[in-house]
Amino acid sequence: SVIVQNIAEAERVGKKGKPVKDTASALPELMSKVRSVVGKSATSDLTARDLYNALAYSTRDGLIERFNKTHEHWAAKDSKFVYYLSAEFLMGRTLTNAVYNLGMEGKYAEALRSLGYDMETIQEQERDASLGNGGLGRLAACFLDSMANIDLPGWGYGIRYKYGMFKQALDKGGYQKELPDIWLTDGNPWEVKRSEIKYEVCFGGRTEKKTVNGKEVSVWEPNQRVYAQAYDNPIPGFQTPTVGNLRLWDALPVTEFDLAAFNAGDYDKSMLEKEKAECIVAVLYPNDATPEGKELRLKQQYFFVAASMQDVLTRFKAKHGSKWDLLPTKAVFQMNDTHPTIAVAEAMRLLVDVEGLPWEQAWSISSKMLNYTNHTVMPEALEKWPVKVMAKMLPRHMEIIEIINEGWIQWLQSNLPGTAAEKAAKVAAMSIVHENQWNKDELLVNMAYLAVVGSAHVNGVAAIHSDIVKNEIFNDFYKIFPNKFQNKTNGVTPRRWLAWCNPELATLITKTLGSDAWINNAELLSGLRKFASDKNFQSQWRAVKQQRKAKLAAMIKSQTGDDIDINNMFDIQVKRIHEYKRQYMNVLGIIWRYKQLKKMTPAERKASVPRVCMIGGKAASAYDMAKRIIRLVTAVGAKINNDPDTKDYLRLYFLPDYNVSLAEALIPAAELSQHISTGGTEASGTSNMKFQMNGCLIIGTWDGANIEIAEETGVENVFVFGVRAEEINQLRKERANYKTDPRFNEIMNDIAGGMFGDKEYFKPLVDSISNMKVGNDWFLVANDFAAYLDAQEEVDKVYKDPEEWTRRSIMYTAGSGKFSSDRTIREYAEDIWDIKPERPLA
Ligand code: GPQ
Repeated sequence: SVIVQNIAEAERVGKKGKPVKDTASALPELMSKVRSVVGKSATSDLTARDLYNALAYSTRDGLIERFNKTHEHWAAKDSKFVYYLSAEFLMGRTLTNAVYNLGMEGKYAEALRSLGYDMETIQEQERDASLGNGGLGRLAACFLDSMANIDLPGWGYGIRYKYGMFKQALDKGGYQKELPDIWLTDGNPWEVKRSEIKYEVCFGGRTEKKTVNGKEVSVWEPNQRVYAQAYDNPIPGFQTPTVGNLRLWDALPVTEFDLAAFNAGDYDKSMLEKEKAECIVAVLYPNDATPEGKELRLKQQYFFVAASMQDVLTRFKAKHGSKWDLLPTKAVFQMNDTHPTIAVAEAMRLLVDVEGLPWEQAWSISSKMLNYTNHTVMPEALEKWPVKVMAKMLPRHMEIIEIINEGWIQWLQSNLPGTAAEKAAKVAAMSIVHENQWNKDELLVNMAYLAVVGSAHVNGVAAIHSDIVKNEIFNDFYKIFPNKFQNKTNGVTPRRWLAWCNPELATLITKTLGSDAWINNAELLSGLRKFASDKNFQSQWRAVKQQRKAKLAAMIKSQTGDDIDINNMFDIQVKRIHEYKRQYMNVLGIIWRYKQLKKMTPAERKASVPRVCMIGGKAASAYDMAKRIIRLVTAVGAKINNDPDTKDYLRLYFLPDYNVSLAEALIPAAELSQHISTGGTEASGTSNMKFQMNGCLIIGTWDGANIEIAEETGVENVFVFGVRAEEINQLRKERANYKTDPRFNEIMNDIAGGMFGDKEYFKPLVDSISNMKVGNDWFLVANDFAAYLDAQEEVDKVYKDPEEWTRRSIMYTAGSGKFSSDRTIREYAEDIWDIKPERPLA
C-alpha cells in the first residue's frame, strides 16, 4: 500500500500545478474516484487494486463522454450500422488499451508515479475478459477495435458469460487442471448496465395454427421466458473521438423471486426461475473449432441472437416505423461462424410473425442484411442440430427452417441443370435439413447451409481458406452463387499487438519513420525495409528484442525459479492445443534435438545454437488427446531442463494459462514462432500476424495466412516446409504405405519405451501417429517430420548470423502492414457491408 504522506504531498503538489504536463488534474481526479468509487479517503492506505479501480473509473468517464457523443452523432446522421454477432469476444484487459487509445497515458503515469506506482503494476490488477476460446474470439475483439478506429458505425453483440474461458493450471504431475474464471467477482468497471434495455426471449413449448384476420398463422406458445439485459462495453478508437460499443446480454428471470413458494416453505422453488435463467449465460463452452452439440449451447446461441435482433428492430421502428424495406439500408449483420446462424430463422420470425410482413418480402429483407463468415475447414466443425432438439427448444424456428428449406429445394429443382437423377442427388446434398450420415434415423439442421442460403455474402478468412470454402466445403453452393463468395484475410489491431504491448519497439519505429502515423496506417511500416540492412539500426532493433527477452526471462524465473540465458533463441508456439496445429510435432523435434545434444562432446554442444522453447495453450476439457500432448510437453521439459548435459543448450517450458495478457508479454520477446499446422487445415491463424508485427521469424507450413505473410515478408525470409493442401487427400489415402523416417521411429520408440515416464498415458499418443494404416496420423506428422527437422536446421544456421537474422526480423515488421485489422474491416465495409466511416466532432 501507499505511504499516506506521499498522497498528501502529491495532491498538494498537484494543486500547485507543479508536476509535468496535465498531472495537475489527474491526481485530484484519481483521489476523487478513491473517495466516490473505492470508498476510501485519500489519506487511507491505498492498495494497487484501489488505484486500479480509481484509474478505471476515471478512464471510464472519458469513454462514456465520447461514447455518448459518438452515438448522438450516428443517430443524428441515421448511419447504417454493422452488427457483429459473435458467441465470443476475447477482449483481454481494457485499462491500458483505453488509456493509450484516449491518449491519457502521460497524465495518469505521472499521477501514479507520484504515488509510487507505475501503469504496469496497476494494470496487472485487472483480470482478462476471456469471453472467447481462441482465434475466433480474439478476431472479434480486434474487429471492434478497428471499427472504432476507422469511425465505422457498428456494434458487437454477444453474451456476458459469468464465467469465461477456464483458467488453466498444471497439477503436480504436469497435467492440465481447469479452474473457473471468476472475472466478474470483483466487479467490472468497464461495463454500463442499461437497466431500461431488456427483451423477452422465449424457449420451448409448441406452435398452434390459428386464424388471424382471415389468415392461417402459426402461433408460438413457449414454456420458458427470460429477460435479456443489456450491458454496454465502450470501445475506443485511437486518435479519433469515436467510441464504439460491445453490447453483451445477461439473462434474468422474468419473476425474480417466487415469494409464494418461499412463504409455503419451498425455498428451492422460490429461486428456481432465477437459477434457470442464470444458467443460460453461466459459462462459455471451452470448445475451439469443434461444436459442443449440447442443448444449452443452442439456448445460448438463440438467446443472444434473439435479444440482439429485437434490439436492432426496436431502434429501427422508433426511427422508420414500418418502412421495413429500408431495414437492409440501415442494418447489416455479420455472423461469426455458425454459432449465431439461428439469426436466419429469427429474422424471419420477427418480420413475418411479429411484424406481419409477407414471407417473400421478409425473405428479401433478411437475405440482404445477413452475412456469414466461415472460420474452419474441418467438416465436423460445421454445426448441425438434430431436428428433434431444434423442434423442442425452438418449435417455431424449426417450422421456419422447414419453410426456408422447401423454398430452397423448389428453387434447386427448377434451376439445376442435369437429369432428374442428377438433380435429386444434388438436392439431397444441398438440403438444409438432411439425414445424419452416422445415424440414418436422425435428421439434422445444417446451420452452415442455412447461413449460406440465407446470407448476402459468405467469406473465408485467408486466401487459401476462401479457396477451400469455394472449391470444397461449399462448392455446390459456389457453383450456383459464385458472386456470394469472398475472401477477407484476417488482421489484428496494431494498437494492442504492437504499439501498446511493445512500446520499446514502437518507440524505435516511430523514431525511425519520423512519425507515429504507422499506428493508424500500418502500411507505413514498409518504410522500415530500407533500414533492414543498416548495421546501426539493426543493433538498436536487437537491443529492443533483448530487453523484451529479459523481461520474459524474469517472468519465467519468478514462476519456475530457473535462470534463462537471454542470448539463447526464444522459440515459441502458443495457440489452442489441437492435433491439427501439431504441437506434438514441435515436441518430437525438441526430443530429437535433445538426443543430438546428448551425443555431442562438450565442445560440440558449445558450438550449437542454444534454444529456450516455450509452448502454451489450453486443451478443451473433453479433448483427451490434447491433454496428453500437454502432459508430453511437461514430461519432456522436466527431463531436458534438469539434465546437466543439456540444460544450458535446450529448455522446454509449458507456459500455463495462455491468454491475451500472456500473449502481450510473450510475442514481443519471441525470436522464432511456430505455425506448423498440416497444409490446408488452419483457416488463417492470427497469432502468426502478431508475431510478424513484432519482428519474430516464422517457421511454418504453407497454410492459412502464413502464405500471405510469406508473400509480404519475402518468402526467402520465412522457414517454410511441409506438404501442401492439395496433396493431403492423396497422402492420407497412401498412409498405409508411407515409409516413416528412421528418426521418427526412434523417437516413437523412446516415448513408448518410457524415456519420459508415464508410458501408459502416452501410448494413445504414440499409437495415433505411428500405426501405418489409413485413417491414422490424420494430420500427417510422420509425413512432415523430416522436412520439419531440415527447416529447423536452417533456422539454426541463420541464427548463427545475427545480422542476417536481424535483417529478416526487420523485414517481418516491415511486411506486416497488410495484416492490420483496419485493412480487413475496410474491406468488409466496402465489399460486404456497404458502410462508410462517420466521424463525430471532437
Ligand atoms: N477458429 Cl470455427 C476458432 O478460433 N474457433 C472456432 O470455433 C473456429 C475457428 C479460428 C481458426 O481456427 C483460425 O485459423 C482463424 O485464424 C480464427 O478462427 C479467426 O478466423
